[in-house]
Amino acid sequence: MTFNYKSSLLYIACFSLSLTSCKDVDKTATEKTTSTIQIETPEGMVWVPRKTFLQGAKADDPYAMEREKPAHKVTVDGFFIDITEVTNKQFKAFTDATGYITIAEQPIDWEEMKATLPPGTPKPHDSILRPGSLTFNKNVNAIANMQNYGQWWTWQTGANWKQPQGPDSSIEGQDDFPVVHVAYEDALAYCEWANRRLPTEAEWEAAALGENDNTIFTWGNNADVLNEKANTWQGVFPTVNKPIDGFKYIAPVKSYEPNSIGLYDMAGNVWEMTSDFFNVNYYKSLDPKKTQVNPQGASKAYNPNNPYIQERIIKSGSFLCNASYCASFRISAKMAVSTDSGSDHTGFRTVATTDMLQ
Ligand SMILES: [Ca+2]
Ligand SMILES: [Ca+2]
Repeated sequence: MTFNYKSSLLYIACFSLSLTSCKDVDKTATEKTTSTIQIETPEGMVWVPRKTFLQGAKADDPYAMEREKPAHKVTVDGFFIDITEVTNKQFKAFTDATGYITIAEQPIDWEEMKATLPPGTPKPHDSILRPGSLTFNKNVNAIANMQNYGQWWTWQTGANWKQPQGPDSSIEGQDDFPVVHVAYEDALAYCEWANRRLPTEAEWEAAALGENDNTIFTWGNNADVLNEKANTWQGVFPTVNKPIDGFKYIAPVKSYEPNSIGLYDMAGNVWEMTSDFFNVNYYKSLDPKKTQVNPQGASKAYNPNNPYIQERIIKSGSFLCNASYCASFRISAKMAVSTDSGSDHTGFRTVATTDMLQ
């Protein structure tokens, strides 16, 4: 159960299934890289102090999946993190400055794509290889198999970050919405321009915990307040969408209360990319007696559902997440994303370390 978007598309097609500046300083980092250098918190970010915590599944989390186990002790050094998911406005500043063209705006290179698919996969029709991205199908009436997520994803020609639902859509008036339809490579390009990087999974979990310790959710352990705290899916996924939380689909950033250190949408709204490879066996490979210090994740990806590609971990869940399906609004939850494609419910937020800002 992962999101390997383009490859999923091809399974569907072939097999009939599948910024900041230093303006307002709300806090100053108290940790110094040397005895003389002190870094001011960049606008739109907060400081996450060095933290030692249990990464992974919480003992009392009924939704925890095998890939989240076992919980293990980690320490991450302090870092700055965006208080929101990267917005359309921020991403536009990047593309305006650089002329960058995202993956979704480019035709698909079949030779590259072929390498990520099972050997012998036939080339799909050229119409499938035109620029586009995956969008959630809002008109699903019935689902035969919840493991076949091709039933609720649609390849939308012309969908990209500027027109999230295809050529007839736009992001006008949506400056403060999270950017979507960005692939991992696009996020890296943004980071390079902005002098940022993606968080590791451990950093992301440290930030989601904030001042809490060992909680299931970014706000604590009370599952009953989910609809007040995050943009997720109510009703029956993916057929009955009841926006009890106020939003049927994507929401502007900061639509819900921040967590204990001022971070918004660490649960729900859009998925957020991390730099770690998605490897379902990684936690089980760690020495339980050792504390992992600034872990960078597995050395390579492993996902039995998508063995041909190197996927990365995404966190936070999205407006499509529902307790009946994967409950991915939990801190330890994760899914996988291929590096060459995006969708309309995956974005990212960035981090910076003090050495990056000197
Ligand atoms: Ca919602
Ligand atoms: Ca989010």
